[in-house]
Amino acid sequence: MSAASKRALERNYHKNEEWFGHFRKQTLKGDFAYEPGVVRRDPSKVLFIDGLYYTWYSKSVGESYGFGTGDPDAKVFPWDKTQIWYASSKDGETWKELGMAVGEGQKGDYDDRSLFTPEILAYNGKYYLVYQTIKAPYTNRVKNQVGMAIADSPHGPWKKLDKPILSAADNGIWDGNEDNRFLVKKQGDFDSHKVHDPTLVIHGDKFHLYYKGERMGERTTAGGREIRWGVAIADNPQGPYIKSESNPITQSGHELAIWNYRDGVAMISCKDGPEQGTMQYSNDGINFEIMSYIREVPDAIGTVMSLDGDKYPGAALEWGLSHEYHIPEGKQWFEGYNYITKFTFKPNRGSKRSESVMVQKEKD
Ligand code: AAL
Repeated sequence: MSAASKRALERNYHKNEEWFGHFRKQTLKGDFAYEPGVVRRDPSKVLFIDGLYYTWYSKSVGESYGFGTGDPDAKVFPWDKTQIWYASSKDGETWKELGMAVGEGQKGDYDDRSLFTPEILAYNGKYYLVYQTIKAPYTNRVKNQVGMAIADSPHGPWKKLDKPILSAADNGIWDGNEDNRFLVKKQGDFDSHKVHDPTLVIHGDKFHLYYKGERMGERTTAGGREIRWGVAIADNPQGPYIKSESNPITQSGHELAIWNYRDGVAMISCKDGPEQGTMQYSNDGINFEIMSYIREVPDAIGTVMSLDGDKYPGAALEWGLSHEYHIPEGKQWFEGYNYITKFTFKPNRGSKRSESVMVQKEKD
């Protein structure tokens, strides 16, 4: 038997047929149609409240110039100088922007430069927004944190917590004073530089705050960026969140969508690392197993929490929001503008048939 055939038997590939599927993308109407000069990106999961769909996202205006302009005020990236805005829709296709939900803090606050990449949790009559924060100046070596704001209604008013709920591990050492994130004396933990893309999931009686870690002196791995995720766990939605000793809990995933599936937690990752493009499942929300490989996972996807996500593994992804880049001709990626798009996900057809074919082959 060939190595591949042995591996297929050992890993029992066909057992997870229902986890395989494919994405399609489409543009949106109303305020989510591409608008020149405006960035709308990183949409949260979609909540269905009183007959309307709602999402929260990062919004900014104007050009981005990258690092090294010499002007500390110049917008660095599309997600620099952003605030959290929100929008609603009757049908998920035509969206109406409703205004700003949470804006940057006062000068000197931990979030005085940018707030971005939000996620939302509705729990016990309250809404919890979590998002990344940057304190000025925005340099290569700046350490991002995670903030939280709480409201009684999706329309706010939002009250920010005084302090970040999650910070980067403080155990790496920069080499010299040059603003170069690759020069280190010691790398530190997988999240020694940044904590990003927070997502809140309730698991049992605990609150799991999943996040992407970036490491000081980041290296490449499997031909891509060294990016892994961690989880921090709390007894109450507002924390304190304690990082799990099992971190990192993934080996990949620039952006992850994470959702409750039956008694456990499911996730799908896009970009970076050897397990990019996989759907994974965990009973305890910490130890994830690869269930399937998915082609072309859209960027920054958010699921729709109002669907019956327990019907089958990809049900929570039946549709949701994501973003695309519009890059003006002759410009670099960071000079582009993002706009929010919709995706749909469908299980692959014929999965039952291929399962029976494999079982038959093994018997032969
Ligand atoms: C995204 C996310 C975070 C990063 C940047 C904006 O893909 O991982 O949000 O900070 O890129």
